[in-house]
Amino acid sequence: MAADTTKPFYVTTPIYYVNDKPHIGHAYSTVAADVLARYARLRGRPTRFLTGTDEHGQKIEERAKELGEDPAEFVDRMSPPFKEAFEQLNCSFDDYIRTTEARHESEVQELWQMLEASGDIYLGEYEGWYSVADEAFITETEYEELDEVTKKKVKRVAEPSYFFKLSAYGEKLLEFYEAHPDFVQPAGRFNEVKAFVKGGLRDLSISRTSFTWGVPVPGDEKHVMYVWLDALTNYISALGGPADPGASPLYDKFWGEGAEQVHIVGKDILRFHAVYWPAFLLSAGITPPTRVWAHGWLTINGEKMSKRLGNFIPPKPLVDAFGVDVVRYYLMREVGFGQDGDFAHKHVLARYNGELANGLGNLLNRMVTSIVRKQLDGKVPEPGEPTEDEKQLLLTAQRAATEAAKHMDDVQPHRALEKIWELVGATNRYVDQTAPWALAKNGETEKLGRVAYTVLEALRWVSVMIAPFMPDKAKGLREQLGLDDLAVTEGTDHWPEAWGELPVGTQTQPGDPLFPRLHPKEQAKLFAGFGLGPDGEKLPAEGDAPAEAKTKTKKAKKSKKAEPLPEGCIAFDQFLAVELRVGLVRSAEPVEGSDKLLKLAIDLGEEKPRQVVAGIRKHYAPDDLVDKRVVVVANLAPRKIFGLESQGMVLAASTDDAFSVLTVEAEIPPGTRAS
Ligand code: ME8
Repeated sequence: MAADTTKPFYVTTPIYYVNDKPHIGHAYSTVAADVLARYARLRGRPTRFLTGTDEHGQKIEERAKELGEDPAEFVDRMSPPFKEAFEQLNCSFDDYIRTTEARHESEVQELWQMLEASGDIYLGEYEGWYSVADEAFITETEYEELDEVTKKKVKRVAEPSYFFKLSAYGEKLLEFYEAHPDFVQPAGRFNEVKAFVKGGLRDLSISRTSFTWGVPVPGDEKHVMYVWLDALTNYISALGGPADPGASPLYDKFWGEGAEQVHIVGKDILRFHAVYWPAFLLSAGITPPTRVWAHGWLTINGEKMSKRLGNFIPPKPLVDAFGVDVVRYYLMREVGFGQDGDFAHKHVLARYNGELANGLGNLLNRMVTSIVRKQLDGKVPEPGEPTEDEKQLLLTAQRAATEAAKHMDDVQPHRALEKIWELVGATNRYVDQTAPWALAKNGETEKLGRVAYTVLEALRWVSVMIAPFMPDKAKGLREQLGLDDLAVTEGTDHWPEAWGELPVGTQTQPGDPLFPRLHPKEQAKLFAGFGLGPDGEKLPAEGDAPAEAKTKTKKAKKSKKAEPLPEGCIAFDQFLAVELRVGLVRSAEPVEGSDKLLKLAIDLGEEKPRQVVAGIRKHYAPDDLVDKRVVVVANLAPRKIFGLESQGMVLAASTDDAFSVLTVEAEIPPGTRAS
């Protein structure tokens, strides 16, 4: 279906703290926003994409001091690497805002005055806990729930402070949420936000006096603004707002009526975006954004990657080793948007080999480089009359385009890619079935032309649909098809709709493989560049002896012996090795011929539900299980049970007279890791 090419689209990323260097977590949010921006442009929509850096606050001031630098010089040095990283990732941002820019600071002060004019700001005293790492005020209850290490990092603060009357916005926010059921996505996260607001809101401290690195409060310059009020305003200050209506055409266009705004954020900062930000805007009489999309974590061995933990992976070496589009593809394909996902170099390579080299690359090679070049003079042949096979492929292409578009509209890029690759797979199978090389050998020219045209046209569709994800590869693919790069213009929807637009007679341009296959030696070299073994496995750290020798060494050096685990205990790593995930039971049916087994289809947030065979038929009628959220061991090797593959295990507990599968009470999204 053609998109509404007139509706302006504004997409933003969080603005990143510049206390350290960029890592692939930042890359993830920014690439996701870029994919949405490129998609909107491809659909002909007026589009604006903003990213940037968050440069004020105590965290930055402290870091600069630690390094003996002046904060202004420090942020000037730390912000450009973020911009460069996003450029290396081919992110097409239209604007890059820094909160230390004058154009931003003046708008933040303007917003402050608007809140003040609404009577929502008063002067008081803040006494309580403050987490500098999160730049967040912590309640006593939250403080009590922290672990001992984090507690030590949280500061006790007592200082004069301006407050925002957030407590007056509980009902208004709930009404706003009710009227905008898609405001926060995924839906499960929206429920958490609503529950938080229903639990009662306290007024929010919005200024600090114990340090100076921030935007001065208008009229009371002893105070600097709370960094989150400052930071959130970037989304409108970058448009020139909240100026008087008409003063900034950009602001009117992208924050005005009829425009759509999507804030892509990590789930860590959802509360700021879904509670504080709309409350500030409602107070100022400004319409809140259309959507806040909270994505999950990229983890390393199950742990959150963060500057603080120091386990972060910078994007550049990955881009250098795999190529920018492969990294973009991996980031968007590997992890269900909204879910957490573990990053591993070997997973990047697995996607590369399986889907890019063997899937799309192979399809292009065998058709353009081989059949069309050798048998058809390199030219796009006449399509001829389609038979049932071609009609089937056309239907697959149409389904892929329709469903991929729907998933893009729902901000589910991984699902869109899944659909596009269904077309790639179906086209590869069509080539296998129609065996064009045999048609050529047998002189079946007309049939050969029909097959070649169909595949080339399918590739053309793919070249359009992958453009938001892999812009360079899309261009390369089109070049080989003999087509120009897509000329993206406002008002023109390029999403594929009509079959057969590839002009007959086009001279294809076979070139180097789009995704060259990597030989084992090349793979080993690539992994070695990351200090990994030939299959991407982690190598023992320097000084580590092999496992057996290690035991002996340890025996020898009693003084250095590691604490043995108490009997019956496992190490934390061993626990982490078991992937427990929330699974939503989509369907359940008895296994024929067995009175014990049920066959379940369990949604783990992946492309397809998992088939799990469970011995629970005596305890549950199939219908009772449907829609239950259960806990699944997701990385158990598949096993055959009663001739059926079981792709996981459902946890259950039983006694002699009671039995229960373990269920999850809240609407936690399927696939979420339990720990
Ligand atoms: O919170 N996986 O900045 P920040 C996925 N300045 N995404 C990750 C990630 C990971 N491991 N680590 C970080 C701030 N991110 C504020 C934002 S906005 C008005 C102010 C991404 O540098 C994710 O989007 O700590 C997360 O929300 C953001 O980086 C936090 O970046």
